[in-house]
Amino acid sequence: SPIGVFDSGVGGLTVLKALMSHLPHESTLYLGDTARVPYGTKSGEVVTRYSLKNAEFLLERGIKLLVVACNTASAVALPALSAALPVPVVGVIAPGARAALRRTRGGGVGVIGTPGTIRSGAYQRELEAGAEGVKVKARACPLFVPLAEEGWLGGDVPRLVAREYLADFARSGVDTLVLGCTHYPLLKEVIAEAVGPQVELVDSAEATAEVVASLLEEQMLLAPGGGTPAHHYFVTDVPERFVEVGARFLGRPIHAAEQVDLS
Ligand code: DGN
Repeated sequence: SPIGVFDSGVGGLTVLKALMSHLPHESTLYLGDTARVPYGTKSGEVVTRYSLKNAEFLLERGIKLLVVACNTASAVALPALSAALPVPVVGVIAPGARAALRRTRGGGVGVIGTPGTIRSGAYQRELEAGAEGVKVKARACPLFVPLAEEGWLGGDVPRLVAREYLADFARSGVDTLVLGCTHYPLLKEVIAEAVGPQVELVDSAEATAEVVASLLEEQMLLAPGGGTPAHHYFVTDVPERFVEVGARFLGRPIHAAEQVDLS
């Protein structure tokens, strides 16, 4: 059976991309809740309600494990999802935070994400609980989302936005920065430039794929090698924009996405 992945829209495709590269034999079902995007600016209550609907849809299609590929949904809805689902549920926050704790040398860890993610304090809690003496600096960087979706990944505008958001990080003893939003890996270059070479970036998508791979192995849920994996995409609004923008996030073409109604 496939791995289920959901996100508020196209962003989670960066997580799917990492999953495909770590687990090339696995089939996947991806649901992008494009009718209700963005989650990043909505309340925890509403994001939890949407997340449960998304999970239910994927569960009905027989998934063996659910990846909550959206940082905002992981930050606010993970306990509700884990309690409601009969399959393992993996969010992106704990893997990203743990990867940052392994990498930091001086204990200064930065985290950037949507307003919902940062406001929830989920990364901050996970980081502070994970090791003694960690100092966390967090900031919401909402403008990175539209920049990534527009494909404005380099040049003056994203560089200036990154500098405005991140200049402080470079000066505040942070040596490791968690990219706590699905869209930010696309802007890695301008982010790295703004924080300077002494700050190491941690991609939550990569860290999550590693956790999923070891969990499947541990629970003996890995797909047998040899077959050709299938990848299906579902969206809750018309598929055109998802297919076009999504290809950039996934790094390969998306041939079709099926529109479904979850309301
Ligand atoms: N997928 C969201 C996240 O990782 O927090 C970003 C997009 C959004 O809902 N604003």
